[in-house]
Amino acid sequence: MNRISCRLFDLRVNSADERLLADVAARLRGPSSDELRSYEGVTGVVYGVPAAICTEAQSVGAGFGVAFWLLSSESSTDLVFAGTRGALRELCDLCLTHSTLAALAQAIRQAMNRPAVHPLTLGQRIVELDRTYLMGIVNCTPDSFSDGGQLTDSDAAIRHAEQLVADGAEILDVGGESTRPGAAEVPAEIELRRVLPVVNALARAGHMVSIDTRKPIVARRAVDAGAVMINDVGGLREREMIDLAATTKVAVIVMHMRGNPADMQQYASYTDVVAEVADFLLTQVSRAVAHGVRREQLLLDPGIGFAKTLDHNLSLLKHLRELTSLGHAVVVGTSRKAFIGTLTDRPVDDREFGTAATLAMAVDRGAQILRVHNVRRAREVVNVSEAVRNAAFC
Ligand code: HH2
Repeated sequence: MNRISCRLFDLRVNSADERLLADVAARLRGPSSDELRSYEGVTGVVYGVPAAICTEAQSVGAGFGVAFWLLSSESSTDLVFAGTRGALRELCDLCLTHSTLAALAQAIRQAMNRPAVHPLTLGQRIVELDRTYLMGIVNCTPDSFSDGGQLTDSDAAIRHAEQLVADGAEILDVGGESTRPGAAEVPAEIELRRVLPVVNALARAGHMVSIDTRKPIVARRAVDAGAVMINDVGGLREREMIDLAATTKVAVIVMHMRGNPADMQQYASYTDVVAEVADFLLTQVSRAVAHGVRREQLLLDPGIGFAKTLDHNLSLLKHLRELTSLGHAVVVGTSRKAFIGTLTDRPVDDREFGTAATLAMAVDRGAQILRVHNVRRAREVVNVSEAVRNAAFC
C-alpha cells in the first residue's frame, strides 16, 4: 500500500472555527460545512487511500457512527471522516485487525495523538505547524549563558542569523537581554540598541523574526521594525504586552516563569509542576483572549529552566503531551541548558548530544517549534525523530 497521511480537524476544540470548516468543506470539496458542524468530535482527511480500501472503511465505519465521504480525482482518492474521538478509537481498534485497513487505522490513530493546532500567521505567511519548525537563537548580548559576547555588534549578529537560516532555521529569535538564572535586568534603551538594527535588517531580508523580550516597549519597537512574533518570556504578565498583542495581532509565545531571571530560582517549588505550568499558561491565554487577543495568535512554552529544578525540567519534558494536547502550538527551549550539563557533566559548549536527546523527545511528544542554538544539528534530529514518529504501519 502507498504511504498515506492523515490530517485532523478537531471540531470539539474549534467548533466555532469557520476557517477549518471552510478548509475541509470548500478547498477539499468534501461535505458541506453544515454536515461537518453536525459532528461534535473530530473531522479528518486521509490522503491517498486506494478506493477499494475507502469503500471497505465506509462499510466497517457505518456501524460506529463514523461518517465517511470519498473525494476522488483521477490520480488519488482521499477520505474525509467525522466522528467522536471515542467512536474513532473503537473503529481504529477494529480496523487494526483487518489486514487491508490496518494502515488506514494507524494513520488516523497517529493523527489523533497529535491534535491539530491552528495555522500561525507570521507576517504575510501562514505557517501550517503540521511539522516541527526550528527557531534559531540570535543573542545580541554580552552575557548569555551559552553564546554571550559573540554577537555584540549588529553585523556579526546578522551574519550569524543568515547562517542559521542557511542551516534550516525558519524563525529567528532575536534577544538583547540574558535571562539566565541570576541575570540582572537590562534597561530598555540598551536592549533596544542591541536588537533593533538586527530585527530591522533580518525582517527586510524577508526572514520571520521573533523578538525575545519581557518588556512591552521593546516588543512594540521590534514589531514596528518588522518582527512578526513576540517571544514573551514574561508570559503575558504585563497588561501592556497583552494590549500590544491585541492591537498588532502578531503571534505571541506565552512562556512560563515565576519571578524574574534575577530571583526566579527561589520560586522553584511546585506540588505538580506540569499541572501548575499548564494552569498558568491557560489562565494567561484566557486573560489575553478576554482583552481582545485571538486564541490562534498564542503559543505555549513551559519555560524549561525558568524557576525550575532539574526534576521539574525532566517532568515537564516527560509529560509534554499534557501541554501539546491543549490546542495551542508548543515551543520548547532546552538548548544547552544547565540541566543538560548536570546530566552529562559537559560544559556549555559541549551539550549538543544532550540537547539532541531532549529535542527528539519534544518532537515525539508533539512540540511544533524548537528553540535552538545549533540549527544544523537540530535539523538532523528533527528529520530522524519526525520520521520515526510518523512511520507507517507496515
Ligand atoms: N530560553 C531562553 C531565552 N528565551 N524563550 C522561550 N520561548 N523559551 C525558552 O526556553 C527560552 C527563551 C534562555 O536561553 P538563551 O537565550 O540561550 O540564554 P540567555 O537567556 O542567557 O540569553
